[in-house]
Order: sequence, then C-alpha cells, then structure tokens
Amino acid sequence: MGMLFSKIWTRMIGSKEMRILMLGLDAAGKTTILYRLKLAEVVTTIPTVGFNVETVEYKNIKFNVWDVGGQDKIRRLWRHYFHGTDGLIYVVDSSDRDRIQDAKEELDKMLQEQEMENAVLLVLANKQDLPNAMTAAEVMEKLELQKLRHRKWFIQSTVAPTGNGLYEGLDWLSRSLCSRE
Ligand code: G3D
Ligand code: MG
Repeated sequence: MGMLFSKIWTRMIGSKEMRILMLGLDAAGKTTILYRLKLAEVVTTIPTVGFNVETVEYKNIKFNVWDVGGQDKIRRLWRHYFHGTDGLIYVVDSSDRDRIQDAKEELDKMLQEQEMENAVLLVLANKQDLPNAMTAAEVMEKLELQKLRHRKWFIQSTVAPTGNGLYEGLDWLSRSLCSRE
C-alpha cells in the first residue's frame, strides 16, 4: 500500500464498516483512480451483462465502483450496491464539455436515492492536465453543487494518472466521515 494514503485509511478504520461508492460516466478516470489508491487487488465482477462492478476491500473499508449512465434496466441493478453508503466519490472528466450535462443528471439521480441520504459527496474534477479542461469552479457550477442542501460536499481537482489532488480529496472524505460519528 502507498505510504501517502496509509494515514487516511488508518483514520477511517474503526469498528464500523465504511462503504464508499465511486461513480461517474465511463472514461471519467475511476479505474485509474482505484489503482492509484494501491489498496489491494481490484476485483472486477460482472453481475449482469453490461454492468461491471469493481470492488476493493481494505480492512473495513469497502469500495464499489461502476459507470453510471445508460439503460434504466441496468440502473435498477445498482440499488443493491447503494445500501448504507457513507461516501460518494463522483468522478468527472473536466475536459468533456459535451457530456457535463449528462454527468450532472446522473449525479442528481444518484443523490435522490434514499440510500444516499446520509452520504457525503466528494467530486473529483479529473483530467486537469488536459488543455481544454474546465476548472474545478466551472465543474462545480455545471453540476450546481452550490444548490445542494443538507449535504456535505467538496470538489477537488485531480490528475488521476499522476495522483495529483487525490490525497487532498480523500483526506477531506476521511475527515468528513470521521466527524459524522
Ligand atoms: P473509467 O474507469 O471512469 O471508465 P478510466 O475511466 O480510468 O478507464 O480512464 C479512461 C481514460 O482516461 C484512460 O485512458 C485513462 O488513462 C485516462 N485518464 C484518466 N484520468 C486522466 C487524467 O487525469 N488525465 C488524462 N490526460 N487522462 C486520464 P486510455 O487511453 O487508457 O483509455
Ligand atoms: Mg473503469
């Protein structure tokens, strides 16, 4: 496990299981981030056609990762994974201006799920290294994060392949989760 992240995980390891979902449109950078975390082996399972779930478990911290968007038929299968979500990490490709509205709509749908009621939200404005990338402030506006009520949220710029910004984002997440207790 990477030294850099070990302090964060140590803070989150307690008696209670922590459930974290990492979601976003396809190609946002989720798988890249998952591997950057160097938690343990990433296990990909395919519960049904067209729906991949990547799972990582580290002590009592459980990560589930999948691509949002697509058919409603598949959407219903996600529910199983929502149960008791503590934290939602929503990854956005900041260079994909064409799909930022889709990203917003999918996020809104997720946040409406009852199981997400108590989840804190970390948005990663990823791909900041690309020349045409929206800034984190622009992504925040497009997602209308400032309109969220009764929800703890934070947005962080990241570059997944180098890990830039990841530490800062996860540090916020772990602090928020621990201060909820
Ligand atoms: P997903 O799991 O959300 O679908 P991936 O996304 O992690 O598979 O990433 C999709 C592609 O974007 C990958 O490229 C990956 O290397 C790239 N990528 C992820 N994060 C960044 C980033 O911050 N900056 C840049 N420039 N690229 C990024 P390939 O070519 O392997 O498809
Ligand atoms: Mg992926």
